[in-house]
Amino acid sequence: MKIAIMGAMVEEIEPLLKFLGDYETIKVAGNTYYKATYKDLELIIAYSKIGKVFASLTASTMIEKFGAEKLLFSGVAGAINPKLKIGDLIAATSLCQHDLDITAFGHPFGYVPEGKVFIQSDKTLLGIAKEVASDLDRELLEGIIATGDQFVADESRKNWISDTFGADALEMEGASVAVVCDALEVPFFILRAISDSADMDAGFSFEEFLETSAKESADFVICMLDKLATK
Ligand code: 4EZ
Repeated sequence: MKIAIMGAMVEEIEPLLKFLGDYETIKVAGNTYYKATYKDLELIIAYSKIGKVFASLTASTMIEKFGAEKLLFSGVAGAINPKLKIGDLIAATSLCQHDLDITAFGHPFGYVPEGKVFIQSDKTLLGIAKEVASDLDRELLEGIIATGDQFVADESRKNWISDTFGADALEMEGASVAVVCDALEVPFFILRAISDSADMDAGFSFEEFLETSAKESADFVICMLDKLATK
């Protein structure tokens, strides 16, 4: 089986590449793609660069050019749900775009005609994540992730996203990856470890915890590969 693993920033995929040790690199459309094998899995790994547009390009490339049959995203996020502390994991049950706005025409936030506000994650992959969490005796929150082309470092924006979408965490790529995978009918899974609380201290917190939280997320994804390989 061919599995794509993507992050947005190099820090988000570095722990995976370190773990695998051996890989081939291929350049496509301004990004580097890493091909590796793990047990009986063929892996295609990349970081997209930050934001929805770059993430869409990378997810599309992984599926259409490299033939990925499932896609796993690993990275960090800002917490909305107060249960989420630095380093905690959240797996998206569904994702939405908080910055998509044609409300001037009477549509709800996050909606465009022929689209949908929330894209659901693959239930089988969520099930595998739950198994891993219980094996590791690790807390895994399942919830809504809101995505937009903004680093949110503002309590009032964060509260608006919470009130409007009921989101538990926010970041800048997940929903765009979800839209691509949904359209191309590829099961996807979005995992994030918390790096900050999207408040006025978010910038400092993000810089301090990017590396350690990114590793929390990547290590969990590696454990998911073990389940995917033996199935
Ligand atoms: C985007 N990623 C942050 C990229 C920041 C700085 C050079 C995750 C993220 C995030 N996104 C962590 N905390 C966030 C926040 N408060 N708002 C948006 O996916 C790049």
